[in-house]
Amino acid sequence: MALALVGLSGCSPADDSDIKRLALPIGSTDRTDYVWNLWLGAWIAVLAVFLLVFGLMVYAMIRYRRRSVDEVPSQVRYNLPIEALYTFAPVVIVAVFFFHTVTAQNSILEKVDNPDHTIEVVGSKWQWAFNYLDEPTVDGASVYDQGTPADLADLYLPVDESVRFNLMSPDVIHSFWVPEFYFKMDVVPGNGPQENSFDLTPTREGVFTGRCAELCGLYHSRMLFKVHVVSRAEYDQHLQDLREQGNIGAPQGSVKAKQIAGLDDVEEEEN
Ligand SMILES: [Cu+2]
Repeated sequence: MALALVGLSGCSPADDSDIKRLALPIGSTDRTDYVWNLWLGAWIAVLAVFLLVFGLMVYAMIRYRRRSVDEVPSQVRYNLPIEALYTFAPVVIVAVFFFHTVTAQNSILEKVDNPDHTIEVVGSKWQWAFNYLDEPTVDGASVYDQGTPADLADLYLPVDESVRFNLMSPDVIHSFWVPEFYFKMDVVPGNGPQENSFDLTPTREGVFTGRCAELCGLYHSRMLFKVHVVSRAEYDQHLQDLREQGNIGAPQGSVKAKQIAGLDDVEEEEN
């Protein structure tokens, strides 16, 4: 336990080294620390259990080894205290993991009172559309970004400002995933309680690749998008550019998403 603590306490999610981040990408939102602590704590617990179990095994092998040809070491069977320990210890381990997972999850999913921005994420076969709902144009309609599998969708977010994401799908279940956010959530079709939503505040400028994390059909693997976390000025400029390009409205699915070379030749059972 002490060894694991000393060995892992030098790790940080902001470190440049992949090993010191324990293979996670560099965290980029106000929610990533919760996942980081869960991840680090899990590694410490796993190492502690590993050292304890293997330590006891090696100790038993040496201490209770067969010392002579004639003498068989004492055999233990149906030992109630030991069998109770076998059952109890894993239950305790699972309970501790469960407790920390639920507390981290509650913090990650906590909603802010008044998010600075609201973005509707529409995942459809097989691309994304992002409707910037609270940035109305003159006639009250929002602007949007939309991609095709050949031309990935862009999602712009201003750094250090809170965003609410509302996840919608017109067809099948997709999953919105940005590895640098340490977060993914299912995009479930239909209106009502199954409509998922989450809040976060990006804390680091950069361009990240987003993915669909739910096998949703033939071109699932091409359901990628780019997340640009930029300054507020750049964000406003991007929305202005969308207005000028005529990207006005809130598309509920990517119409262009089916324009993939070769897709016309493929029979689609679902449609
Ligand atoms: Cu998908």
